[in-house]
Amino acid sequence: MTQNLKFIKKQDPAVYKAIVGEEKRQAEGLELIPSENYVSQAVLEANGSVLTNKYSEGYIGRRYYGGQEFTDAIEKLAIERACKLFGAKYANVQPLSGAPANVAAYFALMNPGDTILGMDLAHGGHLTHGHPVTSISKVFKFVRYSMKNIETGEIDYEGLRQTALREKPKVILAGYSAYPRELDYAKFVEIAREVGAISMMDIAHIAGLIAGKVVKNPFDYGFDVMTSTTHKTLRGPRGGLILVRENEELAKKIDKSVFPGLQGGPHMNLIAGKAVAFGEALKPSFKKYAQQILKNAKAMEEVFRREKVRMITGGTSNHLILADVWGSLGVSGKEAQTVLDEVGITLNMNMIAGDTRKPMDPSGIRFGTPAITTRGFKEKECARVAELIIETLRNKGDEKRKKEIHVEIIKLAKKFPIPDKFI
Ligand code: DSN
Repeated sequence: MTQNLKFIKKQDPAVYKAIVGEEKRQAEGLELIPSENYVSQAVLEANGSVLTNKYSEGYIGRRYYGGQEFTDAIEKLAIERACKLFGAKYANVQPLSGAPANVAAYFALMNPGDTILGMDLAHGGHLTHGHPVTSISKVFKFVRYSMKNIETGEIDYEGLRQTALREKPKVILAGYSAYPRELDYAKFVEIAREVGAISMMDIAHIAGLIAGKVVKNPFDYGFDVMTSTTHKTLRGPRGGLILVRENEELAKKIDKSVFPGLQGGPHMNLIAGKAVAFGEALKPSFKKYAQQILKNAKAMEEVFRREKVRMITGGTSNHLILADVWGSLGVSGKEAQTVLDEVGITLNMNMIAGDTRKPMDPSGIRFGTPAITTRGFKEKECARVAELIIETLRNKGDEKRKKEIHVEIIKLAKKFPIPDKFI
């Protein structure tokens, strides 16, 4: 993965130097942040194309600016492919990222002051699911469901139902950014229908796993709406996506809410990148990729279990693991993140359910396999990386051992260069 940067190099050496530095960091280190991935050169080319020059407010065939023959064609391709990938009747590909996709969906599905029932943030929910620091938490009333058993990940569905009956939410929101298990989608839909709520699932983390058909698709269980990012397991450009299973009225409300409700001109270069990435995800090879993500996460889980490092929910059924490094190894999440950075492993510190520490230095680390699987890692390499994570944390003060581990990581990264294409 090397970009042609000849113009930046001449014109702006400072920016050039930083991009090249990042390129080297990505090439020589191991990316384990479960929400990151590497895109193909084809996606990069679309992102860096002349489409960045174009304003296209509005939708296909009804824009507020002229000159849309090619942008219309691109947006149509992106929508058709997204619908095919997820079994949706309607798709809006204009959200700039996952947070605006969620905000646009909330405003489409609710009125200010309405209630939404979502996953407890400490149990894996996302900031945009109503954290008090977000602006939307001042507009809508967020109420919570949570896990019944932190060691198995079982959701408290009866508690969810009781809260729904009491609070009468307009929307029941499933989805997460730090939860390693699958949800019982049929139960969500059953409860939503019982209380007359719309069912919405934020699939940002697992979109690629759904597209690859290696985990369940919430639409198959009757969910009404799904929001997503396009750059995580789905392996596309940075961006957002809203899908509607079949309700045309909801789809129209969502379109209005995205534009003109929330956004201005869509980023057509990124929509072209989405179209290309969705095309890649429709190929049979993407299914193999998604399968391997799960196998690789299982291989890492086995090492953590063998080494007796506690995993929240006891392990993983998707692409990510949340480990209690403070409880098991006496290393805080922040320290773990820093020490692992030093040996070339990038992951993120994370709060865990019932955490007694603070968000800026929590008890856990969160890591996953989407990016290293793109590089071609299989179970053997992933198990080795898991061993190296634990060894580094156990030897955090041993500079010599850390240097040796760093050398091994660079060697491993060089053996599996970031590919240019996947199909
Ligand atoms: N920042 C993303 C993640 O890491 O899960 C979600 O927004």
